[in-house]
Amino acid sequence: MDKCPHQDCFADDNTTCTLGHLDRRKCPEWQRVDGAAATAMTATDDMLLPWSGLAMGESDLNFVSGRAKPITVGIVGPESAGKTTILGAFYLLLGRGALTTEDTVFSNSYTLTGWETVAASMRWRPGPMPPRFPPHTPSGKARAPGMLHLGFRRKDGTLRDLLFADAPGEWFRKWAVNQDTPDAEGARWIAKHADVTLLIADRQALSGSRLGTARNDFQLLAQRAIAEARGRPLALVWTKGDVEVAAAMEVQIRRAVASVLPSVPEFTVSVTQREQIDPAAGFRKLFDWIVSTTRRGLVIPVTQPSGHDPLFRFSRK
Ligand SMILES: Nc1nc2c(ncn2[C@@H]2O[C@H](COP(=O)(O)OP(=O)(O)OP(=O)(O)O)[C@@H](O)[C@H]2O)c(=O)[nH]1
Ligand SMILES: [Mg+2]
Repeated sequence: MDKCPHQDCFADDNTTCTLGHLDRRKCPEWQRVDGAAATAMTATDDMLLPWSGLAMGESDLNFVSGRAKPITVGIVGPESAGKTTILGAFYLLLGRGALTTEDTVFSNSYTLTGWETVAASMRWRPGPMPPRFPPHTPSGKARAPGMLHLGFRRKDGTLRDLLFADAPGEWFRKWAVNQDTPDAEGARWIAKHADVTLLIADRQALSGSRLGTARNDFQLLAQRAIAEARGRPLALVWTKGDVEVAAAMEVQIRRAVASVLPSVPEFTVSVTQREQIDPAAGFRKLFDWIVSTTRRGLVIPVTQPSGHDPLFRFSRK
């Protein structure tokens, strides 16, 4: 038996269980199937927090959703397009107090370890190794993307939770070609749940030796992502802004988006300094837009009250 009977627990020997026990043998759910180990361990059982700090899976989202439904941000783009780099940059800027204004202050995160994993390689450390880019996001066997959480408190005192879905580019490539392919489960998950979509245009790919393929792939992905967004906020994000792209190519990319959805907000980000432009400014602008988007709310029909009794306002008796 190596699977916990709890429906939401996928812990193995190296991961924290869904009820927060670092050692799963200390978990009452696990003890139901592993009685012998249980009795030896219960004396030293310290109940930990019910989250591990790692990127969240679908079944962990209750912690965040219990307070208010979070805004899920889907980052949609091909392999090596700079998706994870955006997240790493957000986190490092946040740590320096350089991401948000005083209107939106950092409140909490359930996934600090997950953020550290993404951003660790991008940090300067003493020694000969300069900062590097985050590692490629593995597609593995996961069916839903890893979610990274950030909570903010706004000026009016309210909290806003953001969940960033970091998925491997392979999923989106397969999804763009065939929406129903079993390998694209995670991409479908993002398309269904994302309240905000960042559609990535990789300037390096769009100016490289396979720029024609990159453009065609973008067009296909853009059509799919915009159709699936169904009116929810979507932005075109140019990554690797330090790389030159032919003006004609930029026009084609914008046209691919505008032909399906006119007036899409556009952002350019880069981790590399170009001319006099502060690299942080692009990420800040993008983050500002994300944090200021709102989910389409429930529209309650407004009717004229009939008579003086508000209980009859919908003309029911
Ligand atoms: N010149 C330049 N290169 C960048 C920039 N951001 C990312 N890159 C390059 O793009 C590569 C891929 O970046 P990632 O953030 O891992 O891309 P990804 O979209 O998460 O890729 P997958 O996880 O494979 O889907 C990096 O290893 C860098 O070589 C940038 O701002 N400028
Ligand atoms: Mg990645």
